[in-house]
Amino acid sequence: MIKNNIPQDKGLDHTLQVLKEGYHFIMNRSEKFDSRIFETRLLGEKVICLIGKEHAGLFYDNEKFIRKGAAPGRIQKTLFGLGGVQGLDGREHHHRKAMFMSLMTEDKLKEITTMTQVEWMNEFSGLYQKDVNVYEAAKRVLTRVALRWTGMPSEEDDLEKWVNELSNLFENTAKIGPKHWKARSSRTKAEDFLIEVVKKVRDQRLNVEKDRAVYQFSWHCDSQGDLLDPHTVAVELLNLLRPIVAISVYVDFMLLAIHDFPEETIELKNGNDDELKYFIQEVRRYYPFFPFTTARVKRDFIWNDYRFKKGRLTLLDLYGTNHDPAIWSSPDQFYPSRFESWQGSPFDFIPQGGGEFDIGHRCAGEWITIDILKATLDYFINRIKYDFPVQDFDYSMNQIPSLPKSRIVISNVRNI
Ligand code: HEM
Ligand code: MYR
Repeated sequence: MIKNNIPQDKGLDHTLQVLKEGYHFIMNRSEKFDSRIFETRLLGEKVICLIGKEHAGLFYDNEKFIRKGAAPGRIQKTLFGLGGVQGLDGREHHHRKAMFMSLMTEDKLKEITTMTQVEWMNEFSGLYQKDVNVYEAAKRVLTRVALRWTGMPSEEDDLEKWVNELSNLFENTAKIGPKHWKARSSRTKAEDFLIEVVKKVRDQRLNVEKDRAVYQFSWHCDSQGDLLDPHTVAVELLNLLRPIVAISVYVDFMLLAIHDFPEETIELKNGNDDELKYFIQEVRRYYPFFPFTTARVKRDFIWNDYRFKKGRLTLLDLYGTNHDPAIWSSPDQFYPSRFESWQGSPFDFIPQGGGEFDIGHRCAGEWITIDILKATLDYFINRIKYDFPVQDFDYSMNQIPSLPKSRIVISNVRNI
C-alpha cells in the first residue's frame, strides 16, 4: 500500500523558523512528527527533510537524487561558486571529483600536516605571554597553509587580504543584508584574481610546481577532453582554499573542548595517534558546523511506501544525524572514546557529508580536515602551555556557522 503521507509541517513558509531554530530546525520537527522524514516549505517551495542513517543511505543513492539546481542561489553565489563540483551529476561529476581526489595522496596529506605544524610555530613565535585570539590565529595559519599547499603565488603582505576574502565566503554565506553582500563581493574579487592566475599559468607567465593544485586544475580537461574555462578553474581552486581556512571553525571548537572537557585531554598527552583522532572525530560530531546538505529528486519513485516527486528539493540533516539517539548513545555528551568502537559506516557519522568520495558528493577534504586538526591538537596539547582568561565560552545554535562567542582567547602562552 502506498502511503504518500509524508508528515506535513503546516503553514505557508518556515524560512523564518530555520533562522530561529538553526541547527535544531529538522530535529525539532522530526521529534514532533516522530518521523525521520517530513515535508515543509522553505523559500517558497516544498522541501523534504531527512535525518538518520537509513535516510542518509537513501539521500546518497545517485539513482534517486541529483545536485543540479539543489543549492540555494545565495549559497552558490557565495560559498560554492557557479559551475563547481557541488552542482554536477553523473559522469561529469565523477570526472571533476577525480581532479580533487587525485590531490589526496598519502604524500600530499603528510605535506599538509608538516605545513600546519610549521605555520603554528611561526604564528606563535614572538607572541609569547600575550593574549591570542585562537580563531583569528587559525585563519592566518590555515590561509598560509592553503596558499602554499595549492601552489598559489602570494606574498606575506597579501596575507590579510586573503584571510578576509576567504573567510567572508564561509562566515557570511548564510547571513542576510550587508554581510551577505560582502561575501558576494569577496567571491568576485577572489575569482577575478584566480582567473588571471590560471591565464598566466597557461601562457607560462607564471611558473608553478607541476604537482600543485594551481597547475593541475589549470591544465585539467573535462570529460570531452577540453580545458576547463578559467572561471571554473577559479571556482574549483576556491573549493580548496576556502574550506581549508574554514577548518578554523573546528580549531576553535577544539579549543573549547580542551577547556570544557579537561578530563578528556589527559590521554592526548604525548600524541597517541588514535586518541588524537577520537578527540577530533568527537569535535566534528558534537559541535555544530555544516547544518544540512541539499539535493533534488531525480525522477518519481516510491521508497518505504512514500512517494517522492521528481524535482522535489530534499535536505539531509548532517548535524541531526550526528546527534541521532538511534545511532549515538548520550549524543549530547562529549565522549571521544565512543569512536573506539565506531564501525566506520558512510552514513551515520556525516559532519562533512556521507556516502562515497569518488562517485558521491562526500567532502573531498575530509582527510585533510582530520590531518590538519590532528597536527593542531597535538600542537595545543603537547607543544605549548597557556591559560584561558575569563571570557564568554557560549556558542549559538542559530548562527550558521556557529562559533564560540569569545572566539577563544588564550593567554600566557609558553613552550612546553
Ligand atoms: C563537500 C563540509 C572541509 C572540499 C562538502 C560537503 C560538506 C562539506 C557538508 C557536501 C557534502 C554533500 O553535499 O553531500 C566540510 C566541512 C569542512 C570541509 C564542515 C571543514 C572545514 C573541506 C576541505 C576541502 C573541502 C578542507 C578541500 C581541501 C570539498 C569539496 C566538496 C565538499 C570539493 C564538494 C564535493 C562534491 O560535490 O563531490 N564539504 N568540508 N572541504 N568539500 Fe568539504
Ligand atoms: C566550506 O567552506 O565548504 C566548508 C564549510 C563551510 C560551512 C558554512 C556553513 C553554511 C552552510 C549553509 C547551508 C548549505 C546548504 C546547501
